[in-house]
Amino acid sequence: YKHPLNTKWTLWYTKPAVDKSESWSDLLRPVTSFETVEEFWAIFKNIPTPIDLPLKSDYHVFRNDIRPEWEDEANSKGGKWSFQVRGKNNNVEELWMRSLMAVIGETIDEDEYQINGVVLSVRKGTYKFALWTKSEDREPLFEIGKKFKQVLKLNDENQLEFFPHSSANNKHPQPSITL
Ligand code: M7G
Repeated sequence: YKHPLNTKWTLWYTKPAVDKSESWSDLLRPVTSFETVEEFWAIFKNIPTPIDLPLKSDYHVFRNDIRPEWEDEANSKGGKWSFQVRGKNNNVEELWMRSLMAVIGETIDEDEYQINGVVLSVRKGTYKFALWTKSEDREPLFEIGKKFKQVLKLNDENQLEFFPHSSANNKHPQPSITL
């Protein structure tokens, strides 16, 4: 017997560009899908953990057939709750596992599927965690943000910021909500 998840999930990977000719769509690939707790563990035991990933790579775990892109219909009216972990003495692996389990276990989402996916981005001097939501409605967002903060065990000094995808192409996107 396997323990089914509420929906299917797909793991995607963005590999770092080696030169500027490679576009976003050349770099983003689906890796594998899973629908049970057991399949989830089998996959995540065997792939590189965040600290072994190269700079400028991303992991994305998205529901059903939603692509981890602003352009996907499910994402286009939404945005992301974002949190950055800077420096070296961090517990990125634990935070990533906690985020994943909260998302696939649906402990952050209340009734509807507001959460489309979760992303980990490895950047210079920082790891970025983002929870992608399907809407910008403030009420469900506050609830999701509060729970995400608990999952990440953040205190009042650690800010969670919401960025609508509609501003993703701005040079200096500003968060529409901070928690
Ligand atoms: P990022 O990873 O969101 O930001 O996007 P960061 O590297 O500053 O942390 C980096 C670049 O990847 C963007 O400037 C886009 O060129 C491309 N990119 C990222 N995302 C999530 C998308 C997307 O959803 N759609 C498209 N078309 N490009 C994207």
